[in-house]
This record gives sequence, C-alpha cells and structure tokens, in this order.
Amino acid sequence: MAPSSAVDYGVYLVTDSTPAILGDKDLVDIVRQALRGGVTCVQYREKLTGDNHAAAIEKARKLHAVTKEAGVPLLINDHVDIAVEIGCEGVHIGQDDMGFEQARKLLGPDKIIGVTASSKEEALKACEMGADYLGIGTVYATATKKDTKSIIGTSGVRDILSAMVAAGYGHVRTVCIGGLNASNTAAVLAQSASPKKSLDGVAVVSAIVAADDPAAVSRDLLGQVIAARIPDVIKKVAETTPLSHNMTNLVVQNFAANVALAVGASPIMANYGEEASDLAKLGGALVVNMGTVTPDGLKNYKQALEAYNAAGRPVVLDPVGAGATSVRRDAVKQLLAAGRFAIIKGNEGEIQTVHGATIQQRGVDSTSSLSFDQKASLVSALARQRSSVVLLTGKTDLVSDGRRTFRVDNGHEMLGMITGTGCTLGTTVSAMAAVVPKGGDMLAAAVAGTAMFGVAAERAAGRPEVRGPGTFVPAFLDELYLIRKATAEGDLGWLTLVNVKAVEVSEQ
Ligand code: 3NM
Repeated sequence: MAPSSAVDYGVYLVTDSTPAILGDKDLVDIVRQALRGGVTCVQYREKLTGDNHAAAIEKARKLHAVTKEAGVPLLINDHVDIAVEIGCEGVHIGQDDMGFEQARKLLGPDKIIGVTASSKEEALKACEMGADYLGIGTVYATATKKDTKSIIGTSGVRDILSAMVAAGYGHVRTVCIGGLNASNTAAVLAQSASPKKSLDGVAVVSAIVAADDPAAVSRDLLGQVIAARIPDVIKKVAETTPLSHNMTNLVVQNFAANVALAVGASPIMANYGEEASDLAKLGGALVVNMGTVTPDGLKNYKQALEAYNAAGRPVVLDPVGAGATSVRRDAVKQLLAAGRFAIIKGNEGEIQTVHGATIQQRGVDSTSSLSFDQKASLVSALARQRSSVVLLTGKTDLVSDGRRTFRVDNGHEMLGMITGTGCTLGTTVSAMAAVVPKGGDMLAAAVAGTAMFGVAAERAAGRPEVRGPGTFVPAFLDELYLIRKATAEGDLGWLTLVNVKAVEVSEQ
C-alpha cells in the first residue's frame, strides 16, 4: 500500500449499513462494485450499539480484504480500536470522537488519520495536530446524516481552503462531504476551489451505496474528479515554467519547442546524452522521442533516461514507429530495460509494440485493428506492466495508470494533417509531468495535457481564418497559449469543452 502522502482521496466512499441507504444489499458486495468503478479510498462507518462490535470487526476485515486487493486504503470511522485490530490503513475521526493524539498514539506514525472540519477554526486545529486529511462539510443538507453541525455550502469550503493556505497548511489533503452526487460533483469542485488550493476529492455515502449501479456512479464521479484536476496542473506549469528537455526527431524539433513555449514550459532540445545529468537537476522532465533513431541516438537516450531516473525526474517515452522496423522494436526493448518511464505515449501500433506484440506498422502511421474495449484493456495492462501512465492516441485518446482509465474525446482531424502533432503532445505532457509533486497524480497530468491539446485544436480549427493545415498551425499555437494564459488568470471557461470520462476496463 502506498504511503499516506500518496493516497488518492479523489472518490472517497463512506459506507452506511442502515436499511434506508443499504436496503437489503450486501455492503461488501457494494464496496467491491464501487472499487471496480474507481473509488480511490473507503471509510467503513458503522454505529456500534454494544452488541454488534464483533460483527463490525468481522465486516471490517472482509472490507479490508477487498480494498487491499484493489490497492485502496480502508479507514475506520471513529473506532480506532477496530483499525488497530484489523491493521487497516487508518481512521477518520470527528471533532467529538476520540482525541487526535490518543488515536495517533494507538495507530503509530504511519497510519492515516483524517478529521472532520466544519469551520476554519476546526480545520486549522486539525492541521496543527497533524491530520493527514480533512473531511470538510457539511456542504449540502443530507438525509444520510441529520445531526450535522452546519451547512456551509461551497463558499464555506472555499473559505476553509483559503484559511488553510494562509496558515501554511496548503499541503494537507481535503475532501468535502454532504449531499454530493454525480450531478453536482463537477460544480462543487469548481466552485469550492480557492485561488491556491482545490479539494482533492469528494466523499459520498448515498450516491454510491444506494445506487442501482455503484460501479457506474463511481466511474462517473472519477471522471469528474480527474477533470477538476486539469486547471491546477496547467496553472502550475504557467507559474513555474518547467524545463521540457526534448530528445526528439529531426522533423519536429522547431514545432515541439514552440509548443513547449506556448503551454508555458521552457524547452531545451538537447540530444547529447552527456548533458542530461546536469539538465536532470533542473526540476524538469525529459521526452525520449525515437522518431529518427540511430545507434548513437539510442546510446544518448539511455544515458539521459538513467540520469533522469537517478534524479527522480519524470521521463516520457514516445516510441515513434515502434512497430515499423526490427531496429525500432529492438530500440524499444533496450529503452524499457534501461530505466523507468513516468508516461508512455503512442498510437495503437506503438503501444501494442511496447506491450510486447509483434505487429507491422506502416512507417509511423497508426494501425487500427483493436476495438475500443481492447484498447482500454491494452493501456491498462501496459500501465500495470510498466508501472507507468500510458497514453494511447487516436480519435479518442485513452489514458491509464492501470487502475484508473479515462477516455479524452477532444481534438480535431486537422491534427492528423500536419506533421509532429503526436510528438508535440508528448512535449505538452512532459511539461505537465514536470509539475507533479512526489506522490502526486501523474495520470491527472497526462489527462490535463491531452485535454488542453485537444481543446486547443478544436478552437483553432473553428477560427474563421483557418482554411487548412497551413493556417491551422499558427492558430493552434495561439490557442495553446491562450488556454494557458486564461487558466493562469483563473478564467476557466474553456473547461466546458473538455470531454473526459472514466471507462470500464474488462479483464482480458
Ligand atoms: N458526514 P451523503 S455529512 C457521514 O458533514 C457524513 O461531516 C458529514 O452522506 C459531515 O453523501 C455525512 O449521502 C453524510 O449525502 C453524507
């Protein structure tokens, strides 16, 4: 299980075993379905009456077996003793429950302790004590919990987030709770974001537990949560101008450098591996694009990959034409053996090749033989195989980290009429990868870059002066720049064009 700093609080399921919500369904089965849909954190919440203590421990153990298999933390509401007994990942305590310090003493330093907060004062007190995350609420009145302290709405959440930043607790994770569901999550996340801090996710009870299809609702929520992370990634690129080190092919060097500048990164097109150890220390990211691979080039890529891995900085692999020749197939094998890639980006044939299939690509063109479901399974399988985020480009782009898989339906056919758009998407994504903090969400960075790129293409193609590929290129650069600038200034209107959804992946 990941350390507590790497927990994803995006879609946080809180259980409820009361007949009004659970009905006659089996809680473990509901949680299993929710995990399949993409729930990222589970809290077991049970009112103990005195004679159901043993049954609650038994249920907690069963839930823990299911969450462990999914690689998701299980937290216990209130009952620290149950968390200690079953050895799960932590607890959630209210302001009135067992004191924080006592809980920390019983659980030890590595377990997660979350605290409920409904005011700035409560939030800051919990942060001061060392809470790993806050459950902020109640956002909206809810039939699930009638004894809530105060209904604070999204403006109340925003005030708490601002107060946390002002007090130096901007790093403490947060979810909000109360009346959240698939129809209001995107709006709540957008409205509650303060200029310097957004929520990490939403905590829901009835929206999932009482749903006819808990997996489908969880997937819907997951798509909204990941989409809500897009502006923060782009804003951070705009604010920090990260280095995008491109070892790329002869065809796209100039275009890739211009795209890097437009999205707010600082490009360096350095193909000499010897330079990488110095460049890797500058807080950026590397793109290895093997579009015009040579024996010398391959040696340089490997040297740079090792330097960036050693510095703990992300590397994007763009295995251009991987399935076109035996030389390229071998180059992919050598690169995969030489180090770790944070993101692997390619078209269908390239991703199939990286996954180990022997297919014949016609040059750098994409083959197209897989169904949508097969592509979703492929990206998820390769992501797990390589512990990377995998981005498969096409009319619909697919992005996966092996547990969460998304489709991005943005872009325009004009992108296929000019050279280097696939390569420059790699550059864009590298800029986004460069701003992901340790333990942060690399998948959200890849989704952010992909969505920004696709929306810029749509807006460029729609401009009156764009009459074909020649006029598209400058308009596209302008739109990347304009989206970056608007996002940095807090103007997020373009997000209405973003089309990102979580998808179901069948085991194949
Ligand atoms: N805690 P639903 S509100 C468990 O405000 C809980 O602290 C709350 O249920 C708080 O998602 C709540 O069904 C119930 O609205 C939320």
